[in-house]
Amino acid sequence: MTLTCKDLVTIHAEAWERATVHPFLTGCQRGTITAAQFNTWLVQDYLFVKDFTRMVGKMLGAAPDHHLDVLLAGLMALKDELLWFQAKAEERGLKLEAPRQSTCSHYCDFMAGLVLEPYPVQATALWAIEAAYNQGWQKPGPMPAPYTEFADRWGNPGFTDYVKLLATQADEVLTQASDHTQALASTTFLRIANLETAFWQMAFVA
Ligand code: HMH
Repeated sequence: MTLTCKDLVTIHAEAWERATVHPFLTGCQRGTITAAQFNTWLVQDYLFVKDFTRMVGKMLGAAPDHHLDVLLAGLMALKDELLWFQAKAEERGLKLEAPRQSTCSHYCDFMAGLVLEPYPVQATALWAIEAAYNQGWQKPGPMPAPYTEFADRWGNPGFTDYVKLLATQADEVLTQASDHTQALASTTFLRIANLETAFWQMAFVA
């Protein structure tokens, strides 16, 4: 069996569609999202990105030598992203020391557990997590202010190239992995798609 990132999007097409096309994103595009809903997402996503950064940090310990450069570039971008979140929260008068909502907690626990999985599963997960935002923020088309910079952060061409590099790295190790590891990568992808959908939904249940 050979499996690639592209195959995963095909196999789990419906779950991926739900993860990347959501009323939260169309609400930003149409201006119908409320400030409270947007701020809920913003604070929870900051809490998510802190733990996502830890996940990528742990991947350095498992990655082959020639994957380090892309992972380190990713970590540099995450350093900038965490500071950017802090600036956005400050502009909006938001406290970032909020408790995690349960969906955010589940996602963070899931990411912390990935260190126990084979590296091809971790590489697939990293690509899927970044691809979800890259596609999700691009799909609605141009975003009006004040959401333009949010859409640009994950939808810009440089980020799209980074996501392609992550797919190349994941594909390389995934196609060489055992059937068992490939099956694990597939369930991991589906889990991420479902967590992404639930994460958008959080803004509406707070
Ligand atoms: C929930 N998924 C979530 N937040 C993010 N910032 C990303 C993916 C992409 O980094």
